Amino acid sequence: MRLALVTRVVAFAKAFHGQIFRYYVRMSAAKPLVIVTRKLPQPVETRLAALYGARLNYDDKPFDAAALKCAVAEADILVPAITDRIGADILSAAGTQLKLLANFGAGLDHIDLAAARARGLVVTNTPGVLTEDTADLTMALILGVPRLIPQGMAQLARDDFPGWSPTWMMGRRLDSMKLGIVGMGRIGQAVAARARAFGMEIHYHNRRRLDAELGAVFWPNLDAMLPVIDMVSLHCPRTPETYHLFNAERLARLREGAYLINTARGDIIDEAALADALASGRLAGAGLDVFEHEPKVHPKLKAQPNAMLLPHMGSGTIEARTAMGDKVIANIAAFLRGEVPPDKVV
Ligand code: 8YV
Repeated sequence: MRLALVTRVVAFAKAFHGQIFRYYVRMSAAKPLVIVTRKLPQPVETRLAALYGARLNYDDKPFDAAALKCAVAEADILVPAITDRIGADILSAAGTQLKLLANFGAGLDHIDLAAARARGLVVTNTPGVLTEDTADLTMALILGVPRLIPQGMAQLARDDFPGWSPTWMMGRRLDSMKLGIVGMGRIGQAVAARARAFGMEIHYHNRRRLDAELGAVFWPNLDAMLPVIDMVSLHCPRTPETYHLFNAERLARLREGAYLINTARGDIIDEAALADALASGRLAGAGLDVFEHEPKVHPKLKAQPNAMLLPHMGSGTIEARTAMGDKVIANIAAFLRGEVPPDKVV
């Protein structure tokens, strides 16, 4: 009899633990413990501290696995970022008090979503507010690589400007170049709109054809698109299917003298194969904001004069990073009110 009662109480607690948690937080004076793994823009941290029992990372030292395990064992809500690898191993250290992973960032490839789902966790992200800034930075690479900006800057840095010459530093004109966008989501579409304004002809490969008339050529088959375009720009999410999508074989399908741009995730490209293609001159240049083993950059890539390399700055504006923080707070607030957070992914 007593055992049956205990079993029913446990079953009830399991089924309703999210609601019970939110009710407890609302009714008790205690504010939920929100652990934030990285330093966020000041206005965001000020609001987090005012609203919750926020534990902030003032010196911005990234959490290692041990620190992450301690955090999930203690926090009611964790605010991670891309530098936190939250796999099943980390989540297995979580206490039952952990309810929400409110990620600061759009991409969620650093979190094992299946493991989070299995533990009944809610996971949110911050899409939309970094679209324009990431597309702007992509344009900087699209403009910079064919116009030899890295080579020109390196020449000046070496104090080696021999003076103007009609045949020196001749890049390639963007107008009429065919740009192939891989992944036509928010950022892919924002890049397409910008590139079109520079006269580029837009082609795209996506899981599905977009309904809206984009004035762009849809390629259901990526391999068929690659030999046709002059430049490829990656905007697909990093999933098991897109890991090393651009391996040596696929890079070889690009035209001789083509360009490659990546502001999505580093390991969508086999970096060693890309470095070889650049060194041999088969590819004319690459613009990369993300790397396979971030923050490490493949030494052979760093040695290529035709590689324009940036340290993961796509969403790096005060406006975007503040708006991302605002989204984190909106997701937490909705969750605590018992609503479905606006950016719930799991
Ligand atoms: C973010 C990004 O700054 O949002 C993303 O997916 O790649 C970056 O622009 C980073 O993820 C923060 O966690």
